[in-house]
Amino acid sequence: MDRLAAALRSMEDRVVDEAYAALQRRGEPHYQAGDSRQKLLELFRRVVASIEAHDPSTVALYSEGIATQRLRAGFSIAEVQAAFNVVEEAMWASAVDVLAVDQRLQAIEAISTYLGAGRDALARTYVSSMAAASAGATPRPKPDERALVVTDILGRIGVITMRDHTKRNALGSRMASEIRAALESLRGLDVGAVIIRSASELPVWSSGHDIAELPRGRRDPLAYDDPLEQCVRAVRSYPLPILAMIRGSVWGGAFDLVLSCDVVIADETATFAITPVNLGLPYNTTGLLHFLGRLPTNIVKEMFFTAQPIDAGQAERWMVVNHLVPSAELEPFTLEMANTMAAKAPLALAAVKEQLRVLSDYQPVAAQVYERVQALRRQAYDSSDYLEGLTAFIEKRSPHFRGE
Ligand code: KGA
Ligand code: KGA
Repeated sequence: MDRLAAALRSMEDRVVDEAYAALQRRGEPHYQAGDSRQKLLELFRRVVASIEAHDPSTVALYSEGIATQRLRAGFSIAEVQAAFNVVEEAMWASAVDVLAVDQRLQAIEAISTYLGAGRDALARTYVSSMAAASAGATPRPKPDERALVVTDILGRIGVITMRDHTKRNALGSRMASEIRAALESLRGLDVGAVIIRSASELPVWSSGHDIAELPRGRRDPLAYDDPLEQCVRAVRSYPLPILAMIRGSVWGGAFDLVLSCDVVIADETATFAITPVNLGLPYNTTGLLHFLGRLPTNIVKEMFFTAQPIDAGQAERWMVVNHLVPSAELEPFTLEMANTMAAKAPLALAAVKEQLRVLSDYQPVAAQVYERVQALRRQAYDSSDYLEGLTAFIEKRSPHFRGE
């Protein structure tokens, strides 16, 4: 499949040019705008990414996003499907021309399957929205009742809301991948900034890493492929501004996520704690770099060594938050700042965000030093203290650490 994805990718320009020309020939009125080519390109890339990952969710989520936005703008489903049709035809034509005989059949099957998944998602979104509209509700897709995360679009702002009261918005694999999927679903839409928040009624913004999912020793608890680490990376490398809107308490790895957002706005109920020493968990080097990039070393040390929550006032003094605002103003204030950012030049903005990320992540460490640090960390996560920390949390008691 990787070979196939690479072959399809090499056809990108041709497919998008042909699909665009086909739309022009059909005279689809709403595809005359200058950004139509970009939209076709985006759709093509989602299809190829889905084929590469053997996972239709990339294209399906993207299609849901398009459907929601287009439905709101008053387009019929047939108009939206036109883009899927021309991309499919152009991909078939290129595949037949460009690919070796043995790859053609596989390519055509994959194109049909994954574009089909996109069309299905499109249709589902339209149908559920129409049903909601005829029942008198606001015409928007019915949120999945089981979803831990809800994504809304307010004007040009994407809003990602965590709403898992059961685990206090713990950032386990499901929550972390739903946040990443939500970010993905906003790409390519007419969105200029994103807000990450918790549902209003929850007193905890997030309880951090799902402690039940942390490995029980002998494995790095915060390895590169850890879901929370992936989520943090997705936020840091996302090409739009991401604002963290904080109501309630933020714990452990959730604090890393908050500091990885571009701006933090909080109300008086916000508190922040970084708690790996409560668990006996040796925090990772990448994570520490995030803290050092944002806060002075003495504050990082005080917060890590005590694991005590700081209140909103302290967080403002220590510049953990950009703005501390009264509860009633939290949402309008955050939305207004997001709108200000969303109105600016997106390419210039993305270039600045990426440069700041690369510069603040850049910290050359000699191989020997890195290995020594890893050995120190390994000693901690292989220790009985680490197991004691995890067990104590589950048993709802204080841990007894012995330094071994
Ligand atoms: N992971 C897994 N389950 C969690 C959890 C977490 N981080 N936080 C809470 N839960 C579960 C908890 O076990 C309980 O389950 C339920 O959510 C409600 O929690 O109902 P059950 O099955 O017993 P609780 O404690 O009853 O709710 P509360 O009294 O409202 O208190 C909320 C807080 C957030 C204060 C409390 O749950 C808490 O202290 N959670 C742990 C916070 C924390 O230290 N997180 C750091 C996780 O580590 C981490 O992110 C890293 C990587 N780190 O620090 O290095
Ligand atoms: N470059 C060229 N001409 C400028 C200018 C600038 N940065 N700022 C003002 N002028 C000219 C303006 O076109 C007008 O010319 C005259 O100065 C008086 O400006 O008389 P003319 O021929 O029409 P204006 O706007 O009438 O004066 P004002 O009402 O007193 O307002 C002053 C400010 C400073 C508020 C206004 O001129 C303004 O917004 N200027 C642009 C400020 C800005 O955004 N600068 C950033 C430039 O870019 C930059 O430094 C970089 C590299 N960057 O941001 O990355």
